[in-house]
Amino acid sequence: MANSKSSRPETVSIGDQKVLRGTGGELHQTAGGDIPTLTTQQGTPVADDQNSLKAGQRGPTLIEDQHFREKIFHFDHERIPERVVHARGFGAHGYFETYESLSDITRADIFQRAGEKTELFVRFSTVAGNKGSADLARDVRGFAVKFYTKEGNWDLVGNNIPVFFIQDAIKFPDLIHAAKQEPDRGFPQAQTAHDNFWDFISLTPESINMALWIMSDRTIPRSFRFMEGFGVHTFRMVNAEGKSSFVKFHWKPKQGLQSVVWNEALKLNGADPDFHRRDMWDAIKMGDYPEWELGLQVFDEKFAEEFEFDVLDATKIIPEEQVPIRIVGRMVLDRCVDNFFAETEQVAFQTGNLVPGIDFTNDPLLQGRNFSYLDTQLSRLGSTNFNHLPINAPRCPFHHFQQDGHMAFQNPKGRANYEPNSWGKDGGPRENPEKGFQSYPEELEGAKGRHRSETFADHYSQARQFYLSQTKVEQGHIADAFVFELSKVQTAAIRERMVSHLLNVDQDLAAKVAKGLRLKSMPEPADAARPTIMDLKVSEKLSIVLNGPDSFKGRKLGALVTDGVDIDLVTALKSAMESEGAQIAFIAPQVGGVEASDGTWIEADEKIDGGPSLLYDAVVILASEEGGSELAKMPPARDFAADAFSHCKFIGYSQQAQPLLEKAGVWADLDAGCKQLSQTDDGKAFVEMCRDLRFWEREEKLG
Ligand code: HDD
Repeated sequence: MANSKSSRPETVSIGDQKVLRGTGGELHQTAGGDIPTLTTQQGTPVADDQNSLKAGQRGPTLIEDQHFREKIFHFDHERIPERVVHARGFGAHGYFETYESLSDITRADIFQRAGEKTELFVRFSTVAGNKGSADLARDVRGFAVKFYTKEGNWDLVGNNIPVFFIQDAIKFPDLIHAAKQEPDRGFPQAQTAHDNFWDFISLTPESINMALWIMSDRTIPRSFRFMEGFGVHTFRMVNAEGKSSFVKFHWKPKQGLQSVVWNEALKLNGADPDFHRRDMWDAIKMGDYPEWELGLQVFDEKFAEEFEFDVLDATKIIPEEQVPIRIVGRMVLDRCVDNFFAETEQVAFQTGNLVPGIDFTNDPLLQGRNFSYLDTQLSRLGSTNFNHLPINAPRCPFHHFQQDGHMAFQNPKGRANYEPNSWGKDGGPRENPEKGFQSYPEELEGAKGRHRSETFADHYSQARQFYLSQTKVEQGHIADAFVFELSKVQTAAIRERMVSHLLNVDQDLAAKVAKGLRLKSMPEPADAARPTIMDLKVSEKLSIVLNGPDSFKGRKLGALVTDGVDIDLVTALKSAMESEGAQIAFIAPQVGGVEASDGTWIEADEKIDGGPSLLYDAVVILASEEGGSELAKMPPARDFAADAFSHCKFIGYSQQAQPLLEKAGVWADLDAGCKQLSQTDDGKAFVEMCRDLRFWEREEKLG
């Protein structure tokens, strides 16, 4: 069972003083015991790893120093090309547990037996930024899962958004070129707020639905743990009788959905560029294993024909209200990688990796991806043998006659390396029509041509549906995001062209964005191949706020404390947080910590400069009389309070924190999202407040 407590002891005694600690962070230790002898790659023991071999005390280094040469040679070649997209990623191991047999719809082995567990590896990522970019870029998040099933590896290479920018893979290089840094100047990095991106989008109406999604808070998730995942395309499932059903894949986070606000994201990128990966690492290391449930939308040809949009068009969703989701299993991430490069960097996903019982559809985006993912691994990993790497190799037995190539270390054994051969059993594996992968025998006909089906033509109706399905707060964030991004676009005509598309989505949205950009006049609506369907039903499932959790579990409270802080309040709050399954981190003026009212020493997790309120889901400020006045003089403490307030966080405070709250400019505006904590019972009441995650009512007043 997931356990949210740190492996660190609650309190320890040092000398005759009691020491209280937060629940965060694991202390990394290297293995003890006998330390092995350092060797070269050849296994030769090394006597001196500090000094290269020289002729004389101050003479030149000698070329015969094999250890030196091997070490520098290897270092010089450590880097491999980063992924052309999704370069920045973070991986973890886990398992999938099947809830019930799905033999009625698929023969896929992984879905046959209730309770069966299958190993898997997940890599989350951002799309546009380079490997060293910051985690909180406004960007789509990749959500790629490799299932090591008993009938081969199945890769579900999805995103945290269920639609995509383009309908045909042939436009992918253009989309990515436009999104990434501009080729002449090499910036901006990891952001879409620039001319080239919005130029492409505004000239590509099929991307407007996705544009609405990426301007929503989905692209600034609180962490990987709190976002959904989607297979995006319509796939097929085929059962043992050969009957096919269409299916869309969904990952639903058990932790609930949650995002940050844009101003917070901007600052987080400076405060902790590794915010998302650190969050995932800490959660797993603490035993608070993140979980997602796998859901399927299953439908048949008849539904596909009747649906308002083409199910092969990856720029469209099928609302859950129209095809409900069947929950079929869960994924638990319970193990961090041993080595980032060997696993997270070298893992190779491929949409073409399917297993018997799951099949493609003719979605032109999916068809193009099937070429790209195999192809790209060669330039990234440098050899056709990337499947020999342990992270990519199947866990089930495999037998084939593919051989040689760079870095081959799994060539077939024996005499036979071709098929057919006449060497009997020792002649190696044979095909197996019954067990083997069979493509669904779909009837196909049509004239060869570079087509775009008429059924892909409506680009605005679902964008409108998405916008109208958001709460008022979320609609405000979408409008603000458009204004922010387009404000970075230097070419006025591009800004106007985007507004002309928004007029086909929602008049109010277009008006807000036009006002935010201070357009002199409203442009004409963009030409639309089809008029927007105005009455598509709103779908509550598309909102993040409406799909949040009902607890503060898995979240983190930041407690800013000073010397003389009321120990009873601190311990009550700490235990209330821990019974909720949440963490508490102590932030203090100095990293050593503070001495509480009864002499207990509270160890700090962060010094105030390094522990801004951005890092926490809610905050408390607990000070003594003197401590409150001291904090008021510290700019980072003032930012701590002011940011928490403007990011709509719940704030608990002791009366003595008043000078700080005054200096931070929030004292006069304290609202129902702020709670004075004076007795121990207040700790529990504050945790209950925090279950709403943010006090959104404040946002309207902030203006
Ligand atoms: Fe892609 C990587 C997701 C369209 C070409 N893609 C990549 C990754 C994810 C996605 C999560 C990172 C995998 C990892 O962690 O290693 N891509 C998507 C989704 C798409 C999509 C959900 C649309 C529904 N992608 C797409 C198209 C093409 C590509 C249309 C090309 C025609 N994608 C690639 C790639 C990458 C990749 C170039 C770069 C690194 C890699 O594959 O292994 O092949």
